[in-house]
Amino acid sequence: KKREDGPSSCYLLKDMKIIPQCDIKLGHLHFSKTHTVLVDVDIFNGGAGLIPQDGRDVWHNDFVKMPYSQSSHMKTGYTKQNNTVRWEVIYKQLRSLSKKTTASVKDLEDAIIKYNPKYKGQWSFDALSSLVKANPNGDNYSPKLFQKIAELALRLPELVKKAIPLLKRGHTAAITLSQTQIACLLANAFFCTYPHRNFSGPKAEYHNYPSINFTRLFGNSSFRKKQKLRAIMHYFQQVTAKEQTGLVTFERRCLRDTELPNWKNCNKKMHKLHVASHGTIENEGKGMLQVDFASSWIGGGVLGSGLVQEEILFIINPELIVSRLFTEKLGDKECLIVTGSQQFSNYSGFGDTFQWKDPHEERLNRDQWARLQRQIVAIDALHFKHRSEQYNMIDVTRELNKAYCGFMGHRTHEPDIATGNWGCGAFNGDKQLKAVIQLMAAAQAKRGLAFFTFEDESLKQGLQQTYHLLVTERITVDKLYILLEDYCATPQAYGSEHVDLFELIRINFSPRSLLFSLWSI
Ligand code: AR6
Repeated sequence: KKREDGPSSCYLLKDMKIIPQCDIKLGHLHFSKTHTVLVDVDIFNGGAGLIPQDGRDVWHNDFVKMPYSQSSHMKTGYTKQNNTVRWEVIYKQLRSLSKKTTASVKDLEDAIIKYNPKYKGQWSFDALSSLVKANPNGDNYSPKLFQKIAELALRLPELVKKAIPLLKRGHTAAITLSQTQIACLLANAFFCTYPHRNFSGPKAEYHNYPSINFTRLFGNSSFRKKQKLRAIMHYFQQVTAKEQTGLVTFERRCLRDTELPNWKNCNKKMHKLHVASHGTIENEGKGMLQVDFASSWIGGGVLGSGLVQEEILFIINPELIVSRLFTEKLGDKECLIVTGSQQFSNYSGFGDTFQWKDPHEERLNRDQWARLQRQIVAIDALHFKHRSEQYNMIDVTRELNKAYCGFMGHRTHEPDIATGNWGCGAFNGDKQLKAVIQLMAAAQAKRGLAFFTFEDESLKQGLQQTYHLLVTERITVDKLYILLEDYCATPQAYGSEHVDLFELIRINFSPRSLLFSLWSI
């Protein structure tokens, strides 16, 4: 059953565990001290739909500071009425924009600058202008779109009444909200209404949070920006045309030291592995826990010019972008798990060749909490400026813990994991080392891996052979960890690549070398 091609004991894709088969019983939707639900759970559980949970605005460091808060005032640059509540200005601007028969990029810019006066002359909107010019009546932009996004943004006080807690460092906590609430929060990000979120630098209040206002997406026109904006505009076209009907959960998971495995003492054997050189995590990995090759600042350069795996994922599933509003920078033993986000776009290419392709037709079912059966886990690998920096056990252990944090399940029936060259593109990791680290973490978490090598045929073959050896020789995680210690200790010849890990595994664990070592004892 398992053998696919050649001498590997790898599994077929169809043998991997995916969500519909796992049939996790969730029970009623409920909130708790660590799970904030922004819709009324009684109404939802009674089958009467998604109604915003009542609540009140909280202007506090533990919560998202909302644009409509009465505590948010116009400050610098708004000379006439220094104490004007900022939402009054936002409301006036967006309301008059939404009433216009035609709204140009200049109108949008003027509105945004009215409540962000400090940035007059600094923020550029040329990328947005060039998209609109190229696409006056096209697929991604219709003449009434800005008005509709403005209308949606204005519904914020009615749609999100309960304060949104920040998912802070060191705390496991979750937020569940409706897709309509997310659309409204993102419409506000589009109109750059979030207070205190435009400054960066170490003294800024949100210096440890990713940016959320869309400012950077609108300027510095480039082919990349244009493609990103096409996807974003397409998202807003869809959500303003028809209300989405589901919920999405964002969970920050933070492991305590006592929950981390002692890797030297871990006698688990390899779990299932499927390796493919073709296919992507998001397509072929449907139904599995899909790994986001993340930045510790969730979403990475999605609102700037970054356009690799994480940014693409966020651009085709724009609901993920809202995580930037409330997720503090991830620490070493933390990850973010998102359940239920919707894919709106299809794409082709990668990086500079990325192109928005067409609308994605979502065919996934929903779980008992009305969440689409898509689960994404964001884990950030270490960024190595020089490849040689990664061969030390402190970093290897950090990566093992990070992968384990993302991979571990809470229940017995969890889906397998779809991953690939995590940390090995923009972050410069060694593909073989990272593959072995992920195999070890998955073994410890007792979950299978579907590994997509992204057209790297030789990695596919090497990984299949390595896995075959590890399985047939019953090699456990602790044995691999000890081997990695040797591997890291092996000096690297000046200017050359580090020792080939798959080769080292072959030399150490193949039956002939075991016999040899027994004989030499
Ligand atoms: N499916 C499978 N494999 C893929 C896919 C896909 N959809 N896309 C890319 N790959 P990279 P990193 C492979 O560079 O090194 C972002 O800015 C492909 O071989 O995105 O962890 C984040 O925000 C690619 O080279 O991940 C972080 O700041 C490799 O995966 C940073 O990049 C790595 O993809 C993370 O960089």
